[in-house]
Amino acid sequence: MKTEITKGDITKLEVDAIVNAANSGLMGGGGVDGAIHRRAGPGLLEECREIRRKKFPKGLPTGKAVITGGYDLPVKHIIHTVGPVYSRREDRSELLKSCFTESLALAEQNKLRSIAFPAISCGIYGYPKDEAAVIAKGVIASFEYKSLEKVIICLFDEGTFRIFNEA
Ligand code: AR6
Repeated sequence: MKTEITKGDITKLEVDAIVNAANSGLMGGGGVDGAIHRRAGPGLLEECREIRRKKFPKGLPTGKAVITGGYDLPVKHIIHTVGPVYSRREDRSELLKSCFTESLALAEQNKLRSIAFPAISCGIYGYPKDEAAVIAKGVIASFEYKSLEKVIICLFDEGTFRIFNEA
């Protein structure tokens, strides 16, 4: 398995799956979630509504992940995971780890060969980027891969890109 750290817009990547830093409502939002829903089109929202109705009427719990189609994006699938909101009082690193593990496991279950992650929780949810980078890299390095051949970490801005490279 090959790991790559790239800079840019995750919605432009041609991989089997991109991961969305969603919220438990799964109805879209700001940041990368907003960009993904805008570019994927209304079919994505429709499928998310179905997932909520059938499997998660109370919302997708933090640290969990679900998979949908890619719709108008150049990917087969979108994996939606809910990162933790950062807290200085409580260690939520296990939840952030779980986002990466659950997403990789879903990709494996679907026999995907490539996946790209954004910096989950590093925007609106306020997780320190250096801590998140160590967590992301740790999970990606120790996961047991079968079908996945390439894992990309896609960072939107120069600052985050630098921090993830240095971690
Ligand atoms: N491609 C790659 N990365 C991006 C893109 C993009 N197009 N756009 C933003 N980022 P955030 P969170 C980066 O806030 O902290 C939403 O409203 C961004 O610079 O998107 O997990 C959801 O609905 C940052 O480094 O996600 C939730 O309510 C990283 O993606 C909440 O935000 C994550 O920032 C989730 O917050």
